[in-house]
Amino acid sequence: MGNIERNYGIAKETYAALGVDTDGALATLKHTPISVHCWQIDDVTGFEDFDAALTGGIAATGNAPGKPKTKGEFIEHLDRALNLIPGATKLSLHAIYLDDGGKKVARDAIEPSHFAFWVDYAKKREIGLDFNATYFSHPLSDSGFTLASGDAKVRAFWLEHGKRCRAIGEYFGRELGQKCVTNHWIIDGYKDFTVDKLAPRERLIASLDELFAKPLDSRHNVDAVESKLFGLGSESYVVGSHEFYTNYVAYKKNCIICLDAGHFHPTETVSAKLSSYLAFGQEVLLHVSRPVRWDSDHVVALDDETLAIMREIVGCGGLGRVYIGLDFFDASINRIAALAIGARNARKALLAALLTPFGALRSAEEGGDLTQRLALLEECKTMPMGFVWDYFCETENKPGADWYKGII
Ligand code: RNT
Ligand code: ZN
Repeated sequence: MGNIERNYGIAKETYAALGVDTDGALATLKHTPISVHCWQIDDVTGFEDFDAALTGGIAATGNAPGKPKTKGEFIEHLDRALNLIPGATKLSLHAIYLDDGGKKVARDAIEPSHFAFWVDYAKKREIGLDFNATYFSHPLSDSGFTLASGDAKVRAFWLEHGKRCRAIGEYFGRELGQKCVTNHWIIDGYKDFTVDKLAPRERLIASLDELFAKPLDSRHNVDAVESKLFGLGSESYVVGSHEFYTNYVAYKKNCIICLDAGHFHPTETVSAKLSSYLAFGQEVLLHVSRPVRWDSDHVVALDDETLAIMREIVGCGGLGRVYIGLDFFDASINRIAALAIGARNARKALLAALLTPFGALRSAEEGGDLTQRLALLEECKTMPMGFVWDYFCETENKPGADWYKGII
């Protein structure tokens, strides 16, 4: 027996003493998809133009060498990252990662055929696909407004883009037999004191109503709307705020909320919010990220909030109703490694959640023994999760703790 198996045996016994079934946890871990975003690989540049500037109030800071300069290079880097990520994986694409066959295709003219190569890629890798409309890095978003713009022509352009993205999402889902989550995040907002906060929100409601008017097969596609507190250049007012979209999804029921861990006030957490959506039977898309002082999109760490998010999902019975997606982009370190680190950490946090002795914790809480609840929660922190993780990587045929040696 190798070290990894022996260690797993020890961990299994240790967890069993707390009533935790490690084999069961690993089976769930393996089959719970994490949607790995493609845009960490190239600082959100995409395939429309390899020299394109990232606009829309988001920024990939850093100057690490090795950013891909061609589609081929991009895919090679992506492959290398995915080879390091154990467990069921989906790839989250943005509309700018299209195959335009060498001829410019306008955003309001994209079609499933421009993304057929991704379907082939996903089939080959046996992964699912998610999708994101790209309402930024474009001359028609330079005003700072898209779906909520006061200019009917601008609104119409982005509406057409969004509708086509939904059709592409549905195509992904149908082709792959796995539901695609199509996310819509818009940049709309003002830098400074805003007098009329209402009219843009009314326009956004009308736009979203039209965007989602056509029902799609819910087995293939679900749409999400992503709220945000502020962006660079929209510090004072964001049309699609948390309250706005929370009300939109509750009233209209034609899409679900996307909660990005970086899109709230610094002491406000997604982990604290999740149960409120689940209590109303809603589904939620997550953008797991790491905001350092602001919406900085640092690589996801195995930190308290990521652990807390996963524990909420598992503890609330939310697996299957919460779609776990990643969203970060750090250009200051090796981009392939960055994607692997963040994705592995998200999955490690999910493992920690699955190894939580909820039975014992619940009976302590329900029985009013809050001392035992705290004692147990703290003891959990030094349980041998690493042994279970190493075993998982091995059974998944993915590298263990020394994965980074081949990368840097
Ligand atoms: C921006 C949002 C959005 C983007 C991606 C690239 O603040 O988080 O999700 O990061 O669409
Ligand atoms: Zn996001």
